[in-house]
Amino acid sequence: MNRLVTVSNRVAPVRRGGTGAEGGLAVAMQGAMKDRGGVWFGWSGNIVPHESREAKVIETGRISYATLDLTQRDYDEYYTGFANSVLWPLFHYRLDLTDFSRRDMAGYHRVNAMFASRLLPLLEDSDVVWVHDYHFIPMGAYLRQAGSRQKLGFFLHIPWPPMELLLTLPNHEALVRDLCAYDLIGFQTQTDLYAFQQYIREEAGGEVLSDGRIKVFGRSTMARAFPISIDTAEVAKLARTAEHSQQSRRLKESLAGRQLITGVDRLDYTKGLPERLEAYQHLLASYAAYRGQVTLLQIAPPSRGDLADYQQMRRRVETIAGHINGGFAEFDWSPVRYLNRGFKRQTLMGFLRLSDVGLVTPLRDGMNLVAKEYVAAQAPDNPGVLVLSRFAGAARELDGALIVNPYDIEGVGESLARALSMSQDERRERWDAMFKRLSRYDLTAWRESFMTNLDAAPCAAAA
Ligand code: ADQ
Repeated sequence: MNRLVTVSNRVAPVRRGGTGAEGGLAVAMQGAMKDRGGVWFGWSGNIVPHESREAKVIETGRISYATLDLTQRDYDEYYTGFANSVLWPLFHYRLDLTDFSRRDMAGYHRVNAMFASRLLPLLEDSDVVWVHDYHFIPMGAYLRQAGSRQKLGFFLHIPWPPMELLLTLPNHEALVRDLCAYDLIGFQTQTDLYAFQQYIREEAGGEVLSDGRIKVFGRSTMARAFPISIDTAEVAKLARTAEHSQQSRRLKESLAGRQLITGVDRLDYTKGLPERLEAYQHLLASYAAYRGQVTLLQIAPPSRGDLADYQQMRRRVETIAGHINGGFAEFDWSPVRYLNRGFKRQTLMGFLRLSDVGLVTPLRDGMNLVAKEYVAAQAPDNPGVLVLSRFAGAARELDGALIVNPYDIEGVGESLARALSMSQDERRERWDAMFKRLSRYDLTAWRESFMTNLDAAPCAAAA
């Protein structure tokens, strides 16, 4: 089997003490690289005065971890600038928050070109390269320009925006042209795939064939949806074990028999936290019976705190949480417990298992793994209810959830009331189908499906 080279902004082992975003994914990619041998390549997380001339390589068994440092200018323009102040908001339909500048766009390209040139010497002819996410859209084109003849795949973890939104990006054509340098392009959902195909047909004048092939810009590539999943069996096991942990016991005792609603999200404006809190406020205001009887645990570790939009959103969330507690709390009950910190995976899965309701209401999300983890963490005989935004990619698969529109504050409040009072039979029935689906289509199935498609895709460099 050919070696697998994984490229992502952050490389797992460098992220010491990390408990967050790439936990499950890191394990899945490491699994594939352990089987095939491979290299994991990306940013070290360090900012240094001078650009790295070559990658720092650490070898452990069959996997080499190769990382590069960034200069402050690279970080500002590539990471904070174009990736997180243009692509991230725009691809999450937040045109109002995009802050485009030619300087940042140039920095994004400069870093992509630099990463491609430092990766090339590490590649063997028969390697298969899998690039992850919006930080590295042009990486494949730079690799090709520099003479790479390897098979190149790309997976986008965030949504692909509708054509009319993408057209607001001044360099949209160059970006899509670069994306099409990959031999396989993976999206989270059919909706994302259709939006991409529409751009190819209507804006780029290309052709979309029924088998997923795309002919455009004088070349041919393949685009498909590969909805990412979780390690279902592992999450179920972690949650089962954690049920009797000290933290879970403490949480349970502190609830004193009240029902628990839990939300777990990076503190990001895409996750709909203000709207979620307002929906909970509506529940307490309109359904007096729940006052004193329910607790919302919102876990929200800060992310990208150096960006003004994130700071502003954080203040808004804190204000609403404060209002709810100020307005409804009793001397022996706080309606909201709001925590800005990470937890060990096992602790978190234990908390999800204890929760009567998993509240996942992003305004837009590529997939949302917390929704899937909530389902996998439930006790089969007495599962809780998932309340899930229709705008999370996961809503296409998790149809046993109560699907809500996160902009409809009162509607979400009503769904919360329905979830809290749902019969055990209905809960089991809804949960069963979702759990079966997640057991069949787990993270390994996702990874293998992408790899099988990449292995089978024709390589543009060989044409
Ligand atoms: P994220 O936007 O980070 O991921 P999500 O899919 O929910 O969102 O994944 C977050 C992960 O971090 C989950 O596994 C969760 O358990 C973990 N996590 C969150 N808070 C934590 C905490 N306080 N302590 C410990 N762990 C925590 C992006 C896209 C998503 C897409 C994923 C994967 O935005 O749409 O689903 O990539 O492709």
